[in-house]
Amino acid sequence: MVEDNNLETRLAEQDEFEPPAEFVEQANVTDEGIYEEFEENWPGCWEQAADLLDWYDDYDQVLDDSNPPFYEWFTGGKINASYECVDRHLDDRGDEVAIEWVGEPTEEADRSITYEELHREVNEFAAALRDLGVGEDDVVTMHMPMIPAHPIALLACARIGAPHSVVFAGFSANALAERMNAADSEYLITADGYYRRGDALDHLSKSREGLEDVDHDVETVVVDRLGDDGPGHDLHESEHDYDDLVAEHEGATVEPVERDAEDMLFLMYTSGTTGQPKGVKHTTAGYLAWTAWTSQTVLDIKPEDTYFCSADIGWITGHSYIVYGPLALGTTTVMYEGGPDYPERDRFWEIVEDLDVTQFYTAPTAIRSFMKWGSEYPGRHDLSSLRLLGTVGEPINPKPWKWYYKHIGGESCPIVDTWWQTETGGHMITTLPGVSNMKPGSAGPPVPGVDARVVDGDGEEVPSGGAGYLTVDKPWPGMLRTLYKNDERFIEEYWAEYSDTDSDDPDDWVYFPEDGAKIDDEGYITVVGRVDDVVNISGHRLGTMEIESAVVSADGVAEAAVVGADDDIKGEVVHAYVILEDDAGGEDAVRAAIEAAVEDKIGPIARPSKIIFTPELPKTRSGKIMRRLLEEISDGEELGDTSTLRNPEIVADIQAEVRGN
Ligand code: 6R9
Repeated sequence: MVEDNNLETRLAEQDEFEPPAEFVEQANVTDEGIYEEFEENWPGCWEQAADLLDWYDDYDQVLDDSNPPFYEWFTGGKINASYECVDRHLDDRGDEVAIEWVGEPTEEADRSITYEELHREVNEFAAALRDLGVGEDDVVTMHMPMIPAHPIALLACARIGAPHSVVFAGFSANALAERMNAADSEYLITADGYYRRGDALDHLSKSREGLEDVDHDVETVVVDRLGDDGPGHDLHESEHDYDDLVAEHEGATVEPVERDAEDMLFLMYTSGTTGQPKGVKHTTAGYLAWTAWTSQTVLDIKPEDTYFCSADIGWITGHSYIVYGPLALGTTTVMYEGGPDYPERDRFWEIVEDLDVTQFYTAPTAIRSFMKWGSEYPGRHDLSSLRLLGTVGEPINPKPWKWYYKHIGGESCPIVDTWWQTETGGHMITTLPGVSNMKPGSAGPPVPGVDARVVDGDGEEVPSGGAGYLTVDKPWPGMLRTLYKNDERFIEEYWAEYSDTDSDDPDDWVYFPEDGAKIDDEGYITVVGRVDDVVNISGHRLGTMEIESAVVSADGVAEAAVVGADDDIKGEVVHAYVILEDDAGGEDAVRAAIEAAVEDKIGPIARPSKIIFTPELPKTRSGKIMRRLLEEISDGEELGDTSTLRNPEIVADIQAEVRGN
């Protein structure tokens, strides 16, 4: 073990890593000139991304910036995302696997879907959706587990020009209803249930409960995932069995609809500062060009690869980097049902070994769990097929980075730490794996052509070594176009902070992602976390205000404040500080009511890990709850300025309560 200890010490001290030579030899991008080339030829550089796609009609203009911040990309072009991800690969790769689905229970469920098969099923389901009445531009909502019908449904919608709006299956009935109402969505695709950690879980009841609160009629498609293991629901009149629909349309083909470059491809609701989720709108060509180009440039995907991203399709990472980016490049993409620790804690490594996975992309929270479980689990498997590793979703500290590098990558895989958001569509800040050195803990430079900066409160760039706020000063093809039916809020949320909103000069418009960041002397950016009221739980973005309103709705709660607290595994967890109503039942009853309310309004992931009862909340003289202070208390940190508090005496009591909790 002496040798190993030396290795650990060396790794612990090393703060910069070169791309492994073996990787560089075969990498899609190796020339560091790409940065300058893109800068000099901006925005024309993005033709490189557009060239990865096949166009029905070529575009007239790369960027139309005449009406900032409503930028349009590849205008005049005609394209279909389903064609890009399926049809155009048939000649060369029809018999190759498009989707490797690894189901649970592990011994029986796997399915390899070739491009030929994917084409058939996407067509049949697209025909079925049309027959149900889905027309171009009708929003189709999905509330689906990780089963093959999920990506098939996305591509079927894309084929007929119906934007999809995916609601994470773990989200509650209430969250589903809220999103369906907001999008006027008259179609829902769901499933009877799914398997997780050995249990067959009912899902349809939750979707149905959501539909009760939808204020218009909805046609529902239900995938029968569980068969006889399922909850045994009989379908209602407005519910259609997926397998029956596909069988009824056996052999049907549907011409892909030629979509304008700027036609909506999908909506995705995400959390922001206020309670209402934001409907992020992505359009067809720019998004697809962005995800395809970054999949090639950053994830180094080649058609012959087997690429595994462990995200859920219910989040943006799954949209961009399980479905659209990889399939646009014609590669094999892996998706799995269940959890990383069932049947054993080596589930992912078994998948990597079985399928000869070449790239593995996951979240820091997962890596922290792997680290806690220990290196014996990856040690049981031959992981030598891996060529590249990636992380996304939250900052990663050097320690888990190095563990990942050593125990999963065998010190021969570059790691890309990719900073991006639902709103950006795809990667924005990361090293290029065949070009740049890696610095554990720091995402890296902006990707070529992206103008990300770190600025102070006045929008002035901070000197190297400085800290401040992240901004993106130029548009990019994968960017959100607006918030659905809410242009005003789009400007308010993302642009108002650093832009001259009266100007029609694009140079006066600056995108603000609401993250704090640092920059070093080589331009490497370390994104430290949100500066708004968003918590990042296991890489999942949730609004504290949304959670707070759920907490307040519980019986017995007079007032509450919700904050994110640091957590070793999850990154952040929810702490709820609660004032009881005078006639509330006991603390236990209220605690149970709060948990139920949060699960019901949002979902189990938002459940507070601590509920702290207090007679008062710390408030400023103007009556605002000082959430920053509560966060410091939760994290056991030294408290910042409390001089503006109206009730400073409460602080010590709350601290004592948290410690005892
Ligand atoms: C893709 C995704 C976005 C927020 C983002 C930031 C955090 C994502 C990160 C990261 C540090 C990284 N974030 N990647 N922070 N380093 N590599 O996660 O989208 O769910 O919209 O979350 O996640 O705070 O603003 P989304």
